[in-house]
Amino acid sequence: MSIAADVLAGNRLALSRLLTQVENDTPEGRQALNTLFAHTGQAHLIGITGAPGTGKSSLANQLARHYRQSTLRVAVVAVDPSSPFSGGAVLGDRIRMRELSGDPGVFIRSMASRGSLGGLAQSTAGVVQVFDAAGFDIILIETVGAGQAEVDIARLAHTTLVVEAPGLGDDIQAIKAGILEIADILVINKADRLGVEQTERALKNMLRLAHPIPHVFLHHGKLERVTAAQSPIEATQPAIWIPPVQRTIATQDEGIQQLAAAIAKHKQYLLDSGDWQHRDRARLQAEFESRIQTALVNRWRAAVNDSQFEQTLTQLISRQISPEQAVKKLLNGNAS
Ligand SMILES: Nc1nc2c(ncn2[C@@H]2O[C@H](COP(=O)(O)OP(=O)(O)O)[C@@H](O)[C@H]2O)c(=O)[nH]1
Ligand SMILES: [Mg+2]
Repeated sequence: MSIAADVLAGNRLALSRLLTQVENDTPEGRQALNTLFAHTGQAHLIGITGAPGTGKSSLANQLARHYRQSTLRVAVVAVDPSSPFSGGAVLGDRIRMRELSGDPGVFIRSMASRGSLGGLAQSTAGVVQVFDAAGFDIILIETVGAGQAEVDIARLAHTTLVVEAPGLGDDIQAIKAGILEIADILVINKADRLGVEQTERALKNMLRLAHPIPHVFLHHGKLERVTAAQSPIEATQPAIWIPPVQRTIATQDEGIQQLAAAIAKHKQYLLDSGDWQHRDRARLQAEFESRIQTALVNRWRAAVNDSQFEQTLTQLISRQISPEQAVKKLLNGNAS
């Protein structure tokens, strides 16, 4: 039996082995992904992103516990290299995840931090596909909301939680990378701490800037929704999603139920509005196009001879031809 067939049959050891193959981008891993791809597209992918220490791992743990109460199978993919769930030994994570570790309905995977972040985005996508094909209903993807690569990883998700915590300084840390634009739900974790109100106020102000909301208007200084009766034209347009702000205390299991309800509501919104398919299409199209680009460049580069390449490069460096002309020359054989 192939490793893909073993994974589809629910073999945990095969799953673990395949995840390693996919992370290492081996030929066996690639082949299995090709086979498994037809079985993907079922899971709800939930990104959890935010600055280190805001409580992303703790939230992932509590959400996993929550979903296990309803028998949904949950995978957790931790892409935060500074805080692996296992192996790399951040003790807190291990203790928190231990209670889940004997549960066959939960699988926790820490991505190895080797390789570039761009490569990490690609191998994370592969790992998520494996879990999806293996029949996990919910896949939680934890990333540190820092740079573009992490934003790319977050884009994998259907629903992205951006996690904040009070008292991380006056600036709202995770907002810097434009991460607010990818937030479907804002979570203020550590709501037991001082400064929750300020954090919530700051977030809501930023939200208003990031999401100009046509359905909501200021009425005597108060936010009000435009109802269908007031605006028949708007009523025919698909509803828009206004990211809610949810408070949680992950360490005390507070607000998790409400957070899960907001996540379920977002999923329903995605399905009703057609955004679920739209996001799926956009993601696959982007992957398709980027793979075509890579493949074409590699194929072309293998066909062009080195002396021709060097000659053109020399002409470019001595300013005889421009970069655009250099490309044309190599592709068409002349610089015009
Ligand atoms: N007071 C408080 N501490 C929390 C809460 N959630 C997480 N923590 C603690 O914050 C620290 C960082 O949490 P962790 O989940 O590892 O954050 P991550 O780096 O975002 O994954 C740990 O010591 C947690 O126990 C919370 O709601 N309240
Ligand atoms: Mg963490």
